[in-house]
Amino acid sequence: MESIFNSKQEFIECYRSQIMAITGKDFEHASDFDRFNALARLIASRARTVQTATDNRVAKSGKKRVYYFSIEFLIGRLLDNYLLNFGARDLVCQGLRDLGADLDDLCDLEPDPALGNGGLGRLAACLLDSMAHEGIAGYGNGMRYRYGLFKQEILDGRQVETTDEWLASGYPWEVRRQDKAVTIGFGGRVVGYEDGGRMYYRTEDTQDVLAVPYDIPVVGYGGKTVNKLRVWSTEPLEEHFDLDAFNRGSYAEADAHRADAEAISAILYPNDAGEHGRLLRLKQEYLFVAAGISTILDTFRLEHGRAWSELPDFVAIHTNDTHPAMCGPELMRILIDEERLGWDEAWSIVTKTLSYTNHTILPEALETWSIGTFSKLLPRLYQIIEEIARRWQDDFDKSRTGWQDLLRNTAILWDGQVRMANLSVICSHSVNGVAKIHTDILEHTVLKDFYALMPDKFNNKTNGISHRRFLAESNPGYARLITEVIGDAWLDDASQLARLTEFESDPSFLERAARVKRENKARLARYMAAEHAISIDPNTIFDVQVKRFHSYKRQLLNIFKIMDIYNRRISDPNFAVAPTTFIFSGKAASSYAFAKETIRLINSVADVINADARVNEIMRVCFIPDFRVSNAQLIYPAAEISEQISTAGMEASGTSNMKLMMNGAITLGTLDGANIEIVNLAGADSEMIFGLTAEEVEELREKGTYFAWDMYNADRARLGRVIDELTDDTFSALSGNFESIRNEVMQSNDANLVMKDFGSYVDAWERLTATYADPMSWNRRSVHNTATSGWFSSDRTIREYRDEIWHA
Ligand code: NBG
Repeated sequence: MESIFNSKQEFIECYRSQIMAITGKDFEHASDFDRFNALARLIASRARTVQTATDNRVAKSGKKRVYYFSIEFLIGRLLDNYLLNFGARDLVCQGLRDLGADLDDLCDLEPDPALGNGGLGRLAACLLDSMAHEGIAGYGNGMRYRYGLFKQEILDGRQVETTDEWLASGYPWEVRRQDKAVTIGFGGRVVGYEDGGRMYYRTEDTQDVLAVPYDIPVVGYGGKTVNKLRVWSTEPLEEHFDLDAFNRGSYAEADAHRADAEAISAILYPNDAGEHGRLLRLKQEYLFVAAGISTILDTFRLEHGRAWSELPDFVAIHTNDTHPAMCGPELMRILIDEERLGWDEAWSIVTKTLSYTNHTILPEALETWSIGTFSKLLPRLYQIIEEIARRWQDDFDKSRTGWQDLLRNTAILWDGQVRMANLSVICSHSVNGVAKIHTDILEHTVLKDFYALMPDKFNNKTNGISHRRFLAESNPGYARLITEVIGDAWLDDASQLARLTEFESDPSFLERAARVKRENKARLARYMAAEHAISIDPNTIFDVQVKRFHSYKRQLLNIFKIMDIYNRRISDPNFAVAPTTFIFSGKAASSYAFAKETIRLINSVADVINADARVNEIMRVCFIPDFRVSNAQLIYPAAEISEQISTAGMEASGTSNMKLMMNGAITLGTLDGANIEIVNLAGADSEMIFGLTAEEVEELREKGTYFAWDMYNADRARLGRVIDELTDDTFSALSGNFESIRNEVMQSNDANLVMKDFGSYVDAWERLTATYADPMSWNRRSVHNTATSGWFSSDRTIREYRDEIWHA
């Protein structure tokens, strides 16, 4: 691979002058942050040089461009990743060492922008990485939230949300593109006018804001392709600073106009727990859609003039979940109102250009907007949606038996709501789920009526992860070891990891892999000690559940297991299990009371257990605050057990399961989401599966014969005791008992079947941890997980999108 620096000496010289140019100081007097900042800016400017070359190449070759619209891009820190992708990591590391600085220390100073909630946002970032690696002209289009998602702190066991000021010291990767700013109008009234015998429409008296793009380079591994992620920020169109108000001392009022505009890009909303229906969120969605489409069409006009019928040949627009669902109507609006195409012609262009990924089957997570709110905020767009809906109904094949049901379930406008998922399906030529079982469920339950009407639209694209970030960069010790035995081709082609199977029975390799794991555990322990003054012991098993808190993900089941093991040990000092540290991390949506109480329960149990000498030899519980990409990269490599315990049928895919597998953790999980593909690839002997299957869950629900109280009565000694302890003060020292959790399980009849799966789960955990006593066998399974994880590289995922959806 060609590096961006010809030699270490060249790097040092460039770096020194960069520091001087930015800070007016020489290297020796620059602060660590100055040093980080200058290094990132130096790499960013190299990246932009390659980006310009990439752009020119794409323009010249007439390559199809792919635009990935996502309201979240959880990009993580970029410095280390871009050095790796540019093949400059070793050179820069040595150059810095010569100067007396440490690369890892500088990397730690980079802000980690929380521009996503979890899996969906991180997937978007992994797909960008892989698009650049595969040489696809692929661009991210999203939002630049000033504060991102909240920062999580734990106080008295509770989650407390604070603002994350990730932009406070500037962000070295971004370039503000004032020249590409777009005016976006909200509200107003639609005015029709006639021209050449046809009616056209425009919206007048709108409230306008300026959408200003910031471009962040996306460096592909190999350094040949640098794409970009464009994120939008909002500002007032014109300053309306109220000097009178200011002179009166009403400073907030004086600048209210600016504050209103900036509010649109201030924060990222949680994607779960009834956070829907907020006007500001609807504004965000329209803003990044309209601004993004406007950029796309500008580029197209420049390259292809107004040959609109060719748009689908040169442009693919992918909508990540329903948040960008307005792409369809917005593109229609421009083609009809501004470019003056006829409806049918425009519609054919739109549907050939758009595609849609669904990420959830949870009904409460499928977006809807009240028609009243929607039509007032976006009157012209609403008219277009109405027309799409009318034609859908009009064209409906009414000779089909049961067409009324099909029509009702596929309608875009229903019950006073705009249904964004239905809009997305109707406007797209492709609809995909994110793991095999998820796509099956879409086809046979959630979107079954669409599937009956247009089965060819549906396809599966099992998620993937960037193996470069989550293995090579996060786990450098393991990466070195792997490269030593199979060479470094796996960085480029993750399927090469399969060659590790040769070493699965090589004792010296297994031994070294185990040593690396041990070092990774010690690294996490150091982080916990330094950042959170929590001590954990690397000699215990690291059992890890890290993900968003949600009832269906069943962190509750995990903590019930821990309570049970604690109880059994207290009752019987001879009860022995393999010494384990139970590690949790993840945020709960601020308005999601149950999820927040689950966090408090975990911390309360941790408080009791960690202070109880009777059990400390065998167990400790640790909650890592503020889960985000950067600490995730420390957690995955240290994990030995990967807890993937959602109620079967509920987790669309999961991606932490893949990251943990790749880092050699053994999955303890249900047959849900991509766990199924993990078991298929690694073999049942390499993971530990328990619990009801999705079919069994379905059947149980249909029969209606499940009663939580039956579970309680059938196992008073263990499960019953755990339930009772929620309210008997055993764990109440941190802010009280857990009545609401008890009610959720007992009075609401345990919707997520925690009690049903409890027995088989604890049993599976005991069987799995018992095998830890045989390190050779454990290490073999661990390495086997890595060896069979290559298929989960997002490079594979993106090639499937490219070949089967985008045809780029
Ligand atoms: C999440 C699913 C995960 C999946 C990611 C990425 C949403 C709406 N969905 O199972 O819950 O892995 O998407 O596809 O965030």
